[in-house]
Amino acid sequence: MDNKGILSDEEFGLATVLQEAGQGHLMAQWPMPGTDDDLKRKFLQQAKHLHETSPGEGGIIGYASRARKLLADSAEGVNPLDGWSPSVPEGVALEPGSARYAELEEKGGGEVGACGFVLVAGGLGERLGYGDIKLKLPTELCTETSYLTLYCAQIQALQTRYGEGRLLPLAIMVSDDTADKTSAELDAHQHFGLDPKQVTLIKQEKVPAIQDNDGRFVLEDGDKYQISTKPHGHGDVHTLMHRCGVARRWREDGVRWCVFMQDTNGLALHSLAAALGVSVELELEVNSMAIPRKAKQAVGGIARLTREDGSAMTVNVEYNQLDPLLRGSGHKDGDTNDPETGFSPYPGNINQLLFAMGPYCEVLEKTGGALEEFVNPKYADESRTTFKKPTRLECMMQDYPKLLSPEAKVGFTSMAPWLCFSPVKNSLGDAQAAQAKGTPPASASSGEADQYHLWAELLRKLGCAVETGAVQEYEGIGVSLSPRIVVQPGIAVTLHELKSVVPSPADVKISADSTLLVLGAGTVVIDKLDLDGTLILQAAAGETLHVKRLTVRNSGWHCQALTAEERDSAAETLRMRGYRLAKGEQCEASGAKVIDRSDTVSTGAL
Ligand code: UGB
Repeated sequence: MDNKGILSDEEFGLATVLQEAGQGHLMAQWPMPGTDDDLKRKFLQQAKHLHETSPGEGGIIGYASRARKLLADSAEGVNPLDGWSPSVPEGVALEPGSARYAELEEKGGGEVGACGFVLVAGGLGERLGYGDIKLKLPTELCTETSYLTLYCAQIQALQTRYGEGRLLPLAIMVSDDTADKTSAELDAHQHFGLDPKQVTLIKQEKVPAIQDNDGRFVLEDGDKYQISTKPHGHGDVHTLMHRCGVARRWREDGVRWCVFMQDTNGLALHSLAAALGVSVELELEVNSMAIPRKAKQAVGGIARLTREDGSAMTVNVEYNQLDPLLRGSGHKDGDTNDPETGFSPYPGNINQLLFAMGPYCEVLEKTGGALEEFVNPKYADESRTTFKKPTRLECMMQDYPKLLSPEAKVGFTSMAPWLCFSPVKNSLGDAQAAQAKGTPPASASSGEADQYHLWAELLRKLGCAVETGAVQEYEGIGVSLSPRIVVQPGIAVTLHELKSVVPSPADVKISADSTLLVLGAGTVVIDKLDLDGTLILQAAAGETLHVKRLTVRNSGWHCQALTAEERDSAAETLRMRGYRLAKGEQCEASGAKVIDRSDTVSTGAL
């Protein structure tokens, strides 16, 4: 190499690694020594970093070689699941409000205090097109609580109730795209009440972007000394839990369950206790929380896969692979709904996973946590030789069961989506398209509607009379944003906890157009309430606010569609909803007190 004379031994070694990885083209056009020498060294330092942090074996040499194999298979149309036959796996379907649900919630409640939480938040959310980290998105407009605030408050509340003095740890997987903003947000809000030592940030590294079937890496546009990189997928979380020693430390600290969750699923933790009850009862090493899945919905299907040689596994089949797998194994209609239920027979994966900590640590020690990778190039034409844009290898956290033996106890807990799953993933256009297909829009507006719906529905399950609000269209997406009910985690997270807020549910009546906020970390008890308007109840830790009797009538708060003018100047978080919340009349009560009013109250502080 012409430039050998200017490189140190280490740098020359790196250049050789790149050659061996089939990446000589990246240096082929380098000018003669004396020109850009510092930039060449910077380039080699990046290559060193990529070599050292590359997931899987063999650094970038291994990465490029796996890419060539996967790209060859993809070009030939090889189905990675060829030879496997899917069937519906064993699992438990839960109905909140049933005796069985209460039994499992009680059984799992004892284990909540032994949980560690892993939040995968390295994704930029390209489908959503939001300018900031998704963890900062407001879950709803009444309190404007962000996803990060909500998760931390829920963990804190569960810790207070079930932790018996232990801190429940939280690991957040970030990437170069999200690391700085996530840690700045935690710092700016004093870790949202969590002890900084219970929060660990683990950072996933990006991998080289690939331009062709020969696995050749790509340079950044306009920078011939910078390799273009892309995210490797949420599956990196297991390698990082191992490499950073988090899993081992948690196990030593007495953590018995590892709970994985996504960045914008505000409903993730309400059914945790019940799902843990299932893990305990069935002794599950891996328990995937699941929902009844609509055919073609962009969530994977959980299936038992078996092969003639006797191998078997229960694993998620990603949504783009389920249809070909079904067609290739004798189900000629592919991914379709069962006409009897109106749902796909395969439970929908929501990437909310509960792992038993002991077996998880053992598997990580044995395998390092590296998961099977896949590639998903968008080909420019039928020849499948050129790509529309560079691709990369990826991996998914829910593929973890592929590391386990066929005997491993892997199962699922399925429940209605209103209780466990409503992520915010889609831009307005994509959300409209999803809704037109009959699948949930996964928009900012549906995420908000489902936050309110959760509490309305839980109160109904307990026996309260909560009216149902009408569906309205905002930016072409139909959502029901009323009644707006928010119960903060400090008051209740689970159905069981909510019971003590409304001990006489038959005496609680909430009209369709109402807003009820129950805030704080104290005790709120509502014996008898007739609400038509907006009511805010707030009790700080140690305080008890007891509503013995209260009738409220005021004009309340309302969601209003943004006018064309407002849309231009509105915050991005409102534009992506298509409406704003107009806060009109309200009635409030806070602090330790008893409220017993025989008259009808309208506005102001009680
Ligand atoms: N994420 C990372 O932390 N790092 C990455 O490199 C990429 C993502 P997406 P996806 O819930 O509807 C998943 O992009 O991958 C984080 C399941 O595979 O939102 O398309 C990211 O920050 C699918 O089976 O989702 O699909 C976010 O928190 C189904 O469950 C999380 O990973 C689907 O989610 C998910 O990333 C769904």
